[in-house]
Amino acid sequence: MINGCSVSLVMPCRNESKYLAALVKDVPSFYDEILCVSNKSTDETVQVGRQIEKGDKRFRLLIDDRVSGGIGYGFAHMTGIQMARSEYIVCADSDGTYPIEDFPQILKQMIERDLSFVSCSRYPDKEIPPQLQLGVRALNLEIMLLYWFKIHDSLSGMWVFRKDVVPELRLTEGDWNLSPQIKLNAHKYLGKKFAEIKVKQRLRLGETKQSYLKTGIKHLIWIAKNRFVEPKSVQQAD
Ligand SMILES: Nc1nc2c(ncn2[C@@H]2O[C@H](COP(=O)(O)OP(=O)(O)O)[C@@H](O)[C@H]2O)c(=O)[nH]1
Ligand SMILES: [Mg+2]
Repeated sequence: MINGCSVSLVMPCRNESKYLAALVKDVPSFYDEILCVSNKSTDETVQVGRQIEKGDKRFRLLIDDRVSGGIGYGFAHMTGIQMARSEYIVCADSDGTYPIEDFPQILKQMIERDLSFVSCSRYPDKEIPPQLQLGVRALNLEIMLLYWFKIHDSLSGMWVFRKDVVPELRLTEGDWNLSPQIKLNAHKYLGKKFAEIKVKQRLRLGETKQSYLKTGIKHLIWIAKNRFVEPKSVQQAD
């Protein structure tokens, strides 16, 4: 709770057992609840989560094992967002890379600027080599050309929004495409109540499990298709 506003933290996770306890311990006290949604974890993530639940009243481990093409990032987010009970929701990876401690400053800007949805942009960042940013830049350009929407970080995994705008986000994608979808829909349906705010990303705890090239190509195709035919129902699970 901060300035009379309650806030839930939603984190999708797959096989993050090694770092989960340390991550949860560091979650600032203004978060009213922490929802960690495991998706097909094959390590001790669920057991570690149950243990954390015993010691931390704010923490809940949820399980959503639906996947599409082996990925359940979007399904996990949709479940976490639906279960969140606070007025504000912060979504972020459970790998320690996003500055969830920045919520108070972001909230202040949201109130001052009358925003309902903020996508936390990692770019531009001169410290990150341009070749690493290339994929995101290519997708940003695609969005500019197809949607006439100037975005700085089409794949940021940290978003802050009011719970009451969730129906307007029309979330359907169960895989990684939930990430571009949530921004494109927030921009389209919330108009001036959407903004990007610059944040600073940290180095990841543990290894990423994804293939950036494969995911990037899937994003490229999905973004183009979505411009002409918007999905109407939740993606089919495998
Ligand atoms: N629910 C779910 N979460 C996943 C999946 N794959 C990765 N994650 C989690 O989603 C977040 C983003 O994945 P990550 O490997 O950090 O991707 P990157 O940030 O693009 O390198 C992390 O918190 C992972 O634990 C998945 O298939 N399903
Ligand atoms: Mg990550």
